[in-house]
This record gives sequence, C-alpha cells and structure tokens, in this order.
Amino acid sequence: MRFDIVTLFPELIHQYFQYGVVKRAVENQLISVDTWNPRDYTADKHQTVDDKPYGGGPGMVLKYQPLKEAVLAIKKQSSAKSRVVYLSPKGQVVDNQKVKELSELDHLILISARYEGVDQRFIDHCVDEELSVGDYILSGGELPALVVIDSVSRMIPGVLGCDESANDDSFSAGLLEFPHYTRPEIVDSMAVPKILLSGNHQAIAQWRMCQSLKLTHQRRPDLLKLREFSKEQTQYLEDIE
Ligand code: 9D3
Repeated sequence: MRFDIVTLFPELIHQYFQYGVVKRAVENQLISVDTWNPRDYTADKHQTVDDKPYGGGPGMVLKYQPLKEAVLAIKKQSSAKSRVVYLSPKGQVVDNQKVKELSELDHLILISARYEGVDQRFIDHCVDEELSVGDYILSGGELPALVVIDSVSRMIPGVLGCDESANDDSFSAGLLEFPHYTRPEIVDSMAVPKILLSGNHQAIAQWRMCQSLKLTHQRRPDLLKLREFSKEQTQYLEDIE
C-alpha cells in the first residue's frame, strides 16, 4: 500500500518510519511512504502557503493552490485509484472499522494541516473524506496522519509477524486485553497469579478470557454491546453483574 502525505513538516513523518513495525513494513515493500510539501508548489518568490482568513479572526489558513498542486502531482505519478483524506478535528472519528476499510485500498493521500486549517474550497474540490483521531485538540495533522498510517499498516497482511498478530484471535478481538506478567515471580512482595504458573493451558486461557471480560465490563461496557459471546462467556458476564 502506498501512503503520500502532504505536509509542511516532512521530517516529522519520515522520522517515524525509522523504527519498529512500520520500518520493517517499508523494508519489506509492504508499504511505501512519501511526503509532499505544499511550499514546493507555490508560484510566488516568498513561497507563501498561508494567508489571513476572509472575514477576519485569529490565525492563518492554508491556501488552496499549493495544496491542490501537491495533490495533482501525487495523482499524476500514480496509476492506482487513490483516496484523499484530510485530517481534521471536524472529521469522523477513526475506529477499527474505518482502519480496516482503509487497509483495503491501494493508495492513500493524507493531508496534514497546520494553523486554523485549509481553505474550504480545497476540501470541497479535492478531498474525499475528513477524519479525526479523537475529541481533543492537537497542533496539526501530522500525528493524526501517523496514527492512521500506523494502524492501517498493521492490518496489511505480512506487516505483523505471527507472534505480533496472535492476540487478534476470535476471543480477544473487541475486548480489552488481560493483564501480563513476567519474571521474577515476586516483586516488592507482589506475586504472579498462581494459575499462570500451573502449566494448565486450558485453565490459563479461561482465566485470561474472564479477566478480559471483567475489565471490559468495568471500563468499556460500550464494547460489550458490539459483539456476540459464547455460552460460557455469557454465563460469566451474568456472574459479574
Ligand atoms: C479553535 C479552533 N480550532 C478547532 C477546534 C482550530 C484548530 C485547532 C487545531 C484547527 C486545527 C487544529 C489542528 N488539528 C488537526 O489538524 C487535527 C486533529 C486534532 O486536533 N484532533 C484530533 N484529530 C485531528 S486530525 C487533524
């Protein structure tokens, strides 16, 4: 899958892909990441990318032309059908279903803005969809673009190793994860739950499932409405209540 990001701060994007899962995905040619700076698509000698808002008010607005030229340049050098996503606090909040949908595309063009945002005519004419990463204010769209790319990449077959994708199996999907422990067996007089030392794999799996259900019930009851449960799980949930 190809990702092209339009941004005034390309270094911010490239840094991220020097580490971990996404670095390996680039090396294995499962994803490719390029950045495009609207400043390179200006026509005046000061390379102006922003201007004051019509109607007055604080802050600056990214100009239409440099953004449009950047998107045109991206589309010109790619044959794949592409979707243009504008990262915006006004967008639909991204969830796992949206990530899955995006992971089935061949080419994503992501627009990361700064300042107060972009000229509305760019959105009306060049953008397919506006996405937010949550109800809190950030300083720009670069972190949101990285959030989307990171999460979408993890859904592309081959990006995660067997070990990394194992906990997406049917019982844990859609639930909060059970607690983890590692050596030593006792730290500051806190012991590891005995069951985890028993070697009884079936009992351990059941304990973990119960922990997941209990935690999800406590912290995110909204998630429980989204999925169906086995008889055993339903019984356990009734016991919690
Ligand atoms: C005071 C008006 N602000 C809107 C509520 C202006 C404004 C603040 C911050 C406009 C843009 C931004 C920068 N944020 C993003 O570009 C952004 C974002 C976010 O701030 N939160 C969650 N998701 C996203 S996606 C892009």
